[in-house]
Amino acid sequence: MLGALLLYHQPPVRMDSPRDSTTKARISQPTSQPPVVRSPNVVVCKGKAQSSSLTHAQTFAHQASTLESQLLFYETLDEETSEDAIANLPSEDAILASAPHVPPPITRTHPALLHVSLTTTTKLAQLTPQYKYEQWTFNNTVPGPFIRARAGDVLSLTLTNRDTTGNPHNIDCHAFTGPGGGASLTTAEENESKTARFKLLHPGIYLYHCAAAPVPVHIANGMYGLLYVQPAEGGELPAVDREYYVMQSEFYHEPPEVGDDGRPSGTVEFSYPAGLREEPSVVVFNGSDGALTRERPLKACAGETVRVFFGNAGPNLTSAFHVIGSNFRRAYRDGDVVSPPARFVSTVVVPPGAATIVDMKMVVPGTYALVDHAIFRMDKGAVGFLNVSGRPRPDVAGCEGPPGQPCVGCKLHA
Ligand SMILES: [Cu+2]
Repeated sequence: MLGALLLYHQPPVRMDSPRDSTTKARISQPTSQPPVVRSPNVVVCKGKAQSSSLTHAQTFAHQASTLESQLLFYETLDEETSEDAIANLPSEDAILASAPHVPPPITRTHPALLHVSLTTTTKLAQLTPQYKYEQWTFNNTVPGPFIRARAGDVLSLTLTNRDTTGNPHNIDCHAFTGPGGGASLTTAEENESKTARFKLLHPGIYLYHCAAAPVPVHIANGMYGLLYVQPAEGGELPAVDREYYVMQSEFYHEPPEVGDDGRPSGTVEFSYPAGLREEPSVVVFNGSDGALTRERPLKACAGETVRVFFGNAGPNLTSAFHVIGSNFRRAYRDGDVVSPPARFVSTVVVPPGAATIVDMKMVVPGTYALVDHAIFRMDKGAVGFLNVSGRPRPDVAGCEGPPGQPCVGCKLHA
């Protein structure tokens, strides 16, 4: 790619350096604004295509050589740790990111006492172009913030309940070890804060969600997010040019009420019967129909490597995650970042409660559609776009004469 082409409104992000736009908030300020990585505004295509710091062969050899030391390290993590040792850990505040963004990689090589603040709220969100819906949130976003930690860290989680409807809330995190995944230790009533501590005994990408009763309702209304526990002892994943956070989930609602004037309401209510039947009204990426299309398409430049942390909050459907026209050069199946990744996979299965990590190299510019390949769900909202800018590559994908327009205006090829 020649020259720096200013094509989109988002700055380049080299994932081994912190973003300029990150902010922090201390745990001692549970009512302050949540710490987030804000949406960048400009994308600049670099003069030279970026690639991972290791070739595939090098990556494989690297993983093989470090696997033993990683496993030895993880085997020791569940040994009893004294209060003094925990108190003496370096303390830091986690940088949280709102979807589709991801906090910068952790570069320290030692464990830390990592403070995370989550606050529960409710908000009336534009779920679909037609309907608004009251979502239950962590930090006022659906999905909740992306949290990044390192294996061996002790995560100090403060949950503050600002839900004015009186519902208790908590955190069940699949990275936490112990009964309930932390739910009983973190249950907070209205206007209450609870702080609990969890040692992260293993790396991986994990769902967290509310598990207050009735659990299906809290998940169905939007209370979930991802925690990435980075590998330690040299097992870090290869660097990529861009990282994104995508969460699939379903919403179940009743038909709109009809007013005295005969007009249907623009706001719909949760439907427990539809949830029981496992018949969602809406299936979306990042909390609403259009969150990754009209509002915030993902962006990259041709030649760049893109990593997607993909979670499926469900609560019912298994996803067949696929990016139309691309390929997962590395697929960390089931969120396993210790084993060597699968290679050149087209579609990954992600059940409810699970997450995965996939890496792509964007070779040909254009619009790529993220879908659940259970493809009728496209018409329930499960579509996202990854816009890739750059020089055309007819040697990879080309035709004689102008390309056709098979389906102008369709959801997949808009
Ligand atoms: Cu809840």
